[in-house]
Amino acid sequence: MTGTVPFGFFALALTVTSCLAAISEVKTNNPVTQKPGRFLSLPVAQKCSQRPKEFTYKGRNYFYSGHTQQYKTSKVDWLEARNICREYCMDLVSIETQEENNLIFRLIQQNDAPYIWTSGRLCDFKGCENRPDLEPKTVNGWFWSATRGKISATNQTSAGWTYIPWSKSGHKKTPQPDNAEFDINGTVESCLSVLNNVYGDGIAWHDIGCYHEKPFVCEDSDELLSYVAATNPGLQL
Ligand SMILES: *[C@@H]1O[C@H](CO)[C@@H](O)[C@H](O)[C@H]1NC(C)=O
Ligand SMILES: *[C@@H]1O[C@H](CO)[C@@H](O)[C@H](O)[C@H]1NC(C)=O
Ligand SMILES: [Ca+2]
Repeated sequence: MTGTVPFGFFALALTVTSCLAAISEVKTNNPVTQKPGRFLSLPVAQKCSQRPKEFTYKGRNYFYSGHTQQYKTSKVDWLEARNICREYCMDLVSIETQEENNLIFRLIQQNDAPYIWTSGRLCDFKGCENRPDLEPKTVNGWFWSATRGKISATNQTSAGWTYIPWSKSGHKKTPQPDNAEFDINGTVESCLSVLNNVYGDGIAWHDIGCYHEKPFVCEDSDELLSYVAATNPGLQL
């Protein structure tokens, strides 16, 4: 699940414009679940410098919100979770490999976390139209917002993996993603959460309505760290 197919409309230079242009991403499709006037946060240099570093994997720092003093009991919607991470020069976790997935599953298991937000997002907003490569959306329409890397087809075991991380069950007792809440009341399940046995299905990936409030895992953002490093010479990151 590597980021080999960049999403062209997000492929922007590492300048402040990338932060600003990324804002367009937030104007998502679903007026029912999206509060108006909410934007992606820019990094805050001092917070980046003092960001929580719970563990490191492949040179990037991570933290689980439940392990910080400030967010110990916080549950927030998907965009709020991204923005909390982004002020620290991080973003919600992007799970590109099975090894990284095992690390996140273990973190959830060992801490008995009920669920967490990841940066996974369905490309179902403006800019995602007329993209045959993303069809059918439920199979090929998912990507990691933090890195803009494509998520492999949801219905088969990807190269380098020995299992499908998406749950085989859920509200409708069918494999994920199932967009189940859409059938209930028209809310699209556009965000990717790892749930801990909520449907008797073990720890596994689910598509979930982005308005749900959950704890979260942040991961260093190369892009935001580079930007803050370049604009704050000498800052310890
Ligand atoms: C996955 O979905 C695609 C697109 O609908 C389909 O062509 C393919 O056969 C499916 N693969 C499996 C293993 O079900
Ligand atoms: C849709 O249904 C879910 C589950 O019952 C509920 O929590 C949510 O508030 C509903 N959303 C709307 C927009 O009615
Ligand atoms: Ca679902």
